Amino acid sequence: MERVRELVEKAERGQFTKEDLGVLSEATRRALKFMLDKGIPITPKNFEVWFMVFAGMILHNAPDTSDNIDQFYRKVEQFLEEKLREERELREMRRETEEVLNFSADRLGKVLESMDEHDRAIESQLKQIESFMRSGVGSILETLLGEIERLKEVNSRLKRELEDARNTMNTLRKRLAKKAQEAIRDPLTGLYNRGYLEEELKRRIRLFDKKGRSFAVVMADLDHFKRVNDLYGHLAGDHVLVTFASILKNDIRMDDVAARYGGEEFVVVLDALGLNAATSVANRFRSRLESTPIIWWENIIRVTASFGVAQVRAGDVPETILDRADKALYLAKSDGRNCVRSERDLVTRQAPPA
Ligand code: GH3
Ligand code: MG
Ligand code: MG
Repeated sequence: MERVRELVEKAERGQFTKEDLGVLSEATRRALKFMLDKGIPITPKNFEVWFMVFAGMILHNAPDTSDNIDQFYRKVEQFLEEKLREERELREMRRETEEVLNFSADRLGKVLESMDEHDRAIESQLKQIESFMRSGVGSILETLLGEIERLKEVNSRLKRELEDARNTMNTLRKRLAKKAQEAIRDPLTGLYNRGYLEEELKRRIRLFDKKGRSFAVVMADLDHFKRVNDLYGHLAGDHVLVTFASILKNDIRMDDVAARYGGEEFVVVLDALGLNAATSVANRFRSRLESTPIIWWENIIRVTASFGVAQVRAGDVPETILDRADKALYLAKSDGRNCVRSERDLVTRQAPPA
């Protein structure tokens, strides 16, 4: 579904290659034919579903059998449901918050109203007390004092209710903020996640196109990381990931962005830097990691990483710049790991035979 989603996004931006265009028109043709054959009403919603089904089949070279159609239909359905569920959850949180806010405002109004009323009642009773005192009627005085006590109690109960409503409102506000954070962060390392990175790259590319503000991308991949898991266990592996993430986090400027791209792959966006400066920064990350002994129970784990660097250029989309950084990273791996390579090294060297 990932590839179908990418294709749809590219189509929306109008940035697709000749091959994408082929897939788009073929999927459109097949979707329309299928819908006509089966008498499915051609509404935008139905078309979206069947277009994605056929695009998925074309992208995965799946032959046009009814089993495959069924299978891809289920995947699309699942994908759309998931999307819908996420949207619904956020809407639900927003609705809940609004409800509490309305409820509290309503309550507050009522409390204030009744407090006013009580104030007026107390005022008039005090006046009566004074006149009773003057006429010396003691027992009535007592009754009235009792009444005043009761009113005070009612007031403090209303105040407590108001407090409760305020607490509920604060809890909901915090939950909403947490939810918004979770949507953009990787839970293990606390770095930004891949989705956020891609949005960030789109923003930066727009800024580059409009204002000429350059940036570079460093892609890092831990070396022989599988061995760490095999030797020390998965939890040790996680601990290494967290350590590397904090090296990246602590070693960048405010306008830079560090993200966990995948399992043991990380991407750092370096603001306003060219290829040479970004390569130096990547080397700084590299030597920090190399010289950081990672302590795990009675073991000291030593890890290195390889790095690929690319700089934004005209016509880039997130995938193209990430792809160049990835190719440079691949070169760093084949050059023996624990080193940094940039897209310039790709040009000066022939790619190894496939
Ligand atoms: P290379 O130097 O070529 O990158 O070798 P490698 O072993 O690092 O590469 P490979 O891609 O073969 O293995 C990556 C490993 O990363 C496999 C996977 O189990 C591990 N991994 C991915 N995500 C996590 C994670 O969240 N926690 C842990 N502990 N391990 C992870
Ligand atoms: Mg990897
Ligand atoms: Mg690796």
